[in-house]
Amino acid sequence: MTSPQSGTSSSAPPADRAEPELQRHFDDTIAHNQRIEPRDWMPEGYRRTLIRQIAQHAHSEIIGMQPEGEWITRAPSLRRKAILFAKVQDEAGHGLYLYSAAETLGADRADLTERLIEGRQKYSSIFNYPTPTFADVGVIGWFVDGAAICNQVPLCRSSYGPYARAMVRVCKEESFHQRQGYELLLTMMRGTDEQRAMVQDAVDRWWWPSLMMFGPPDDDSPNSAQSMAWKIKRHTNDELRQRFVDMTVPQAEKLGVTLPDPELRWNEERGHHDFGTPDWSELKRVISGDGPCNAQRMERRRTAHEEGAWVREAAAAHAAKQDKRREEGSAA
Ligand code: BYC
Repeated sequence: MTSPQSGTSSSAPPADRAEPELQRHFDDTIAHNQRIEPRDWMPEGYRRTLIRQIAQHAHSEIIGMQPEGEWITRAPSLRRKAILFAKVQDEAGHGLYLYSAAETLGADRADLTERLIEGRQKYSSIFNYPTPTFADVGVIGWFVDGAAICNQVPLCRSSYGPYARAMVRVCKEESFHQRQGYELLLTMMRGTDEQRAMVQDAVDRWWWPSLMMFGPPDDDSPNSAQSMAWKIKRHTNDELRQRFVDMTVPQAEKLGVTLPDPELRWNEERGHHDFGTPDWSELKRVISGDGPCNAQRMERRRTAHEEGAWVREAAAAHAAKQDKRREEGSAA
């Protein structure tokens, strides 16, 4: 993986230079695949777009702890419980890196959380589906983390330095998440008929929502063109969706499950799999708050926020006390 250097070179113009020159410097940095860093000048739209995408991504990681988190107390063995615990904890960590990346753009984390719980900022549609069986834990790892890898590996080359660097670590952990899911499913497929049926049922329920994670089709994706020009996004939604399908089909064959799409077949000419059209009206519905679990996810997030107020207050009081001691120490 290439590791471009910061766009802030010694040739960066001082902040008081005229905007066209700053814009030219920004454009050159993007054109040369170098990175924009927090101290660099950037167009307001670039900053806004990044805050929007990074905040949505952070919220998704935090809300994304819920569907699998429900299984921690019910995991069928100590080994499965420990693995699931570690995975869900990683997701909390991903949320934290991402909120920190948003803060480097001037966003306030408390404000982003307010926006989420007031329904003014989005999180990924995928986390609004239920997890009725333990096979869902495996299928989330395989599909949802697999889709996350397809989407996020290119984001390691995103033009904004702190976001790109956060993605490197996130992607390493997502690989472990995907493997734990696939390994769990392999184990279940070697089990009883009932377990195999449970895996197939989870595959049937998660396949189409997983394809929707990549966002609307390119001709209905208002943000893609500008985000691609700024190299925030490196591939379109449809390109990444295709990559995911091509990666997943052989894995499904090896596992012995059927992907629920009668139109799915290899297209020799294109060198890719053809596949059916997701129900885009369902994606719109889920994004607008009307998915199977939206209300439950938001309610739980709101309650956790309220119940955590004393922790935030205690941390702030502790930090204030430390600052005061330091000040007194340096004055003595
Ligand atoms: N769900 O113009 P478009 C994880 C919104 S966490 C909800 O294509 P863009 C994991 C979109 O925001 C996975 N909303 O937008 C965690 C936009 O609305 P606004 C999260 C969606 O930004 C725990 C509008 O629809 N991953 O992997 O160019 C456990 C039009 O869309 C969705 C990320 O966040 C959706 N599926 O492209 C396991 C990755 N799709 O803001 C796993 C980073 C679209 O204009 N994000 N919308 O009102 C991205 O790569 C891009 O933001 C997207 C959308 C591809 C998602």
